[in-house]
Amino acid sequence: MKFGYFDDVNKEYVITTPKTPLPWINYLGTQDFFSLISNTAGGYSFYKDAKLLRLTRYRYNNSPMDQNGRYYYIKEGDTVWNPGWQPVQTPLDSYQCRHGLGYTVFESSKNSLNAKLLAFVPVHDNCEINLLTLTNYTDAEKEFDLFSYIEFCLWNAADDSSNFQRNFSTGEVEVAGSTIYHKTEYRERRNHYAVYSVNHPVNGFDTSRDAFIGLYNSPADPQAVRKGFCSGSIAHGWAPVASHHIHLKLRPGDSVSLVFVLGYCENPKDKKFSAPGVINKEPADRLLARYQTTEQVMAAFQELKDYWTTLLSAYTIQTEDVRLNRMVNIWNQYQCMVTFNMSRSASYYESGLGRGMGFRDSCQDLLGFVHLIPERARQRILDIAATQFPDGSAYHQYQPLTKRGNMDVGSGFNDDPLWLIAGTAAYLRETGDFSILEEPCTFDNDADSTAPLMEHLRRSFQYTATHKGPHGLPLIGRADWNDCLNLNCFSEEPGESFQTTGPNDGPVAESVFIAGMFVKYGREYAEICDALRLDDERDAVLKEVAAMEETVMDAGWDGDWFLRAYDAMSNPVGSKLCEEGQIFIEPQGMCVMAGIGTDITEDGSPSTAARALRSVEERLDTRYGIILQTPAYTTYHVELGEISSYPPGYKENAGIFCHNNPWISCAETVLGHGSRAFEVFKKTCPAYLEDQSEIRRTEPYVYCQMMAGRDAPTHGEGKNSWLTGTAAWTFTCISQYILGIQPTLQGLRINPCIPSDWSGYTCRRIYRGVSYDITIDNSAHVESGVASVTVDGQPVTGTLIPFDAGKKTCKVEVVLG
Ligand code: BGC
Ligand code: IFM
Repeated sequence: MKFGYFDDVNKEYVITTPKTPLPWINYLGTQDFFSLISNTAGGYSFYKDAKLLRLTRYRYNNSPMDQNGRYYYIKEGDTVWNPGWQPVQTPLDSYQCRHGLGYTVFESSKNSLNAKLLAFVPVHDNCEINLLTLTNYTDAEKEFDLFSYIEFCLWNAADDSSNFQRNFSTGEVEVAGSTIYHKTEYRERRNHYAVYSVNHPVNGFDTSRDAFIGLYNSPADPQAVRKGFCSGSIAHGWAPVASHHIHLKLRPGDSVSLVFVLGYCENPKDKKFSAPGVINKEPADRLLARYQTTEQVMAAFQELKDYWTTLLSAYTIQTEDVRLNRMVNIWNQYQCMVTFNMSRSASYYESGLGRGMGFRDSCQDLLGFVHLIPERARQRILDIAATQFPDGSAYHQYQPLTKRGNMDVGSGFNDDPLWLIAGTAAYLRETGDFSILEEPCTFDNDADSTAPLMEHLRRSFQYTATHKGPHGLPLIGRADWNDCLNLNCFSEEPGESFQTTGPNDGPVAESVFIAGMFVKYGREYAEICDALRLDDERDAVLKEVAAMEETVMDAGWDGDWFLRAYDAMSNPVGSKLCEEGQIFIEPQGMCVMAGIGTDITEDGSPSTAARALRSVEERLDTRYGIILQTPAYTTYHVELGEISSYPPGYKENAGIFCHNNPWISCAETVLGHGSRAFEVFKKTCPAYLEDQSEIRRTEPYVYCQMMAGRDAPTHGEGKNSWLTGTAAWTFTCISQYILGIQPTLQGLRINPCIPSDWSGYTCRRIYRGVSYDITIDNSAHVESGVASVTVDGQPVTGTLIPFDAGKKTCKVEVVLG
């Protein structure tokens, strides 16, 4: 069942009912100011950091779901309704929510009064703009009242949701005309405040929640709306809100447009303005002056649209498959931008208080983002590297505002260091900008301990090379990519079982997955050394990599697939010898992507890698994608940790983790299996699952972290949409491994691996400033193999197009066969 449709021309998903199976959301904002907005206008806003600088309050896990947003109440006679249906939930005569790239539009009507609400964050200002247009479609005059409503958060969202004894006394607001200022915290020498304003005279306002809503009412029935007027309340502590009341009359056919702006403002840290509680309104005045008219708003909206058109032009395809086109050209790249901006901090399932930026997460997000805005990717790499420890290990997370490592979580996830190589190598392949390697970066943000980025990469590699266990495989530490495989954990204390501190924290458990990473990213590191003419280092690295490859074949091969790990007692994990958890997806994908076991056999039997992938297909594949492991754990195992704490089929216990499905798809292309690679790609791809939205439940335009596996009663149900490394990996998989447009250090390589029934496709790729028009001809109907390449009509040997900065455009014709 569908709850809307894709509008590819406008690059929108159009939702046709407010009652979607879960809130279907969008992100507004490109750089610093962000809002989440659902298809019922729920959500919240923050500046830079969802924990430390949150503007509006949101109630996660609320009932009814998705409470608090930017709400507009329209009261005509006894009828009260909202353009986004919530919170009043009055049935609407018509409703539509269009989520576009960085904006959302609602169009709804009640009793022939039409409301169009456009919400977006402009490219160059720290605010959310709501343009509300009301039109009278009757032939009689309409008279009605409009109330806006937002609820302020007291900035630090963690404190806001826990420290009530203090917070109920700190809230402060100020009102001047149609502008409401939220200035809580201003007294404590902080220089920020929020502003919520409308470009129209108001008949009244409220800033106290108790006054507007009523202590025992709910946002579904605010007492001010019921009465038909606000009371001019000024909040002193408790819960500051902002509501404007505007009385409107519309003649038949007439419209009125109102511009509401929710903005973040900062004062210069200047003594003049630091008198207690007195804010300098100039930044707000300047901001609001830019959005006083509909024309100004529409100009900013056009700028946003142009911004996205330019960004997405970096990679566009035309194939015969519309669902593939819309994912590649629009939604997958869009989600890559969102994951780059948010890491794993703020979604409808990540509260913004927890993870912040993840070291491994943000490094992987770069893979799908680097072609969009390389300059921002560059800065991100340097920020991440600056949190690394001198021994090459890393804080697992850092706070976006302060850019400092999170000490509560600390380090010890032993895959982390190698992801820094992965992200940096992707940046170098995209840009050819080797100067980044010379950039000085601190260790652990300590100005006295600094080294060029290249040294950080070296330490990443060396960390793994020098932390091996009894089988010569890399030590897993607290966990590797699979956060929940906690093999060094012994504590039987409830609630402490996932901690790996204490006397039993032996440095013993090993990871075959990290071994695969070491081979893959070790080779990429060697390529960087090679480009820098560090020949000795390159050779030494390649020697280590070759030794690890051998170790994997000796100690990491179970007979039909790669083992997952060895636990702290040196028992295998992910082996036929195990009762449950016999085979895991991660090492099959990573080891084959790394090229381990891919050598062709002399007798023509399948290679080791091919056997591993066949085992994946036979044992782990389902109609909704590949599950993490099988059989699922049915009981809790203290020696395995959190993984076995989930019921079978959910999350890391045999759920379909969308993130590593593309690893298998990429791995299949390494073996030349284009049809299978694309089949795997499609299974988790949202556009192909749109028809089953009642089962998958999450947004059909973005990936979710996981879908319930076959052992779960709700097989196929999606969870935790938006913030997942899936976005970056699937984009890498489809754009580079399947469609085969591969940036390398030397230039673009074209090496497709596609289903044999495709006849061909075209791709426009802007790469290092040159626009490549690429045509792939597959009239031979093969899965892989390039028969010929011409560049601007000239034949080229091999698949690499040497980079020529002198060109503006480049026409590439590739014939497969
Ligand atoms: C996993 C969660 C887990 C957490 C522990 C996350 O990455 O998805 O299931 O509870 O890590 O740190
Ligand atoms: O690898 C992790 C990621 O860092 C956060 N989400 C879950 C993944 C698997 O545990």
